[in-house]
Amino acid sequence: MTIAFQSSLFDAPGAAPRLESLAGTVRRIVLSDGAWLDIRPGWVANSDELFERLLERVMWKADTRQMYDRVVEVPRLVSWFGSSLQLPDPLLTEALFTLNGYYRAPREQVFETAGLCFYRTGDDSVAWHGDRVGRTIDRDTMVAIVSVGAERTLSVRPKGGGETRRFPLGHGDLIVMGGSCQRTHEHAILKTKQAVGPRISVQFRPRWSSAIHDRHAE
Ligand SMILES: O=C(O)CCC(=O)C(=O)O
Repeated sequence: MTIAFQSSLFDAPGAAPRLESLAGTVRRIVLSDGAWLDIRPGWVANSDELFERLLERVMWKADTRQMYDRVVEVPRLVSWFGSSLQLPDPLLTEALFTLNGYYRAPREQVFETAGLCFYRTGDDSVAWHGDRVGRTIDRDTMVAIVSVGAERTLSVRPKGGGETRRFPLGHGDLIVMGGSCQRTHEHAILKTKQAVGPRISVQFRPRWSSAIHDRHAE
């Protein structure tokens, strides 16, 4: 796939991507109602190379979903790797193991799957939603997102209404949504009119959890 990509000023050309340490470098932001976010800027060093590898290796597909009586194309390309599938890059496997080692979460919150989104331009987006566990969302679940490529903003707001908080994600950043976040809050990558380059996000989730987008138009 050919795509215009502005490489970062911080990466040495051709430098291999690697994970930096998590210990002592993760900042926790406490939201309301038991929800929290952990942020680790620049967790993946030399992430340009990872962006390029994922762009080439992943079988990106244009997904569709039912929106009332219509089938609509989702405004991003996607790919999904279940717990029995090999991830498309060894660095993602390392990231998954490292996150599980760091969080030591209860069995049902251990990261096992990876969903990938490819946002080609500022017109690509993901609408407001909270992820589900199985058919419902009555349990807490963690979602960890690694972002590579251009910076985009993850917006987060309480489900019942309230302040929207915005977290710019780019260049190898990690954000983890935890506690009650998927039950009590919604998140989105909103469209932008600014000229932004392409971005890939990798979302690690426990086996039973999935992103469900049934409430809002994209
Ligand atoms: O791309 C992102 O950072 C968020 C993706 C997301 O929320 C989802 O696919 O459910």
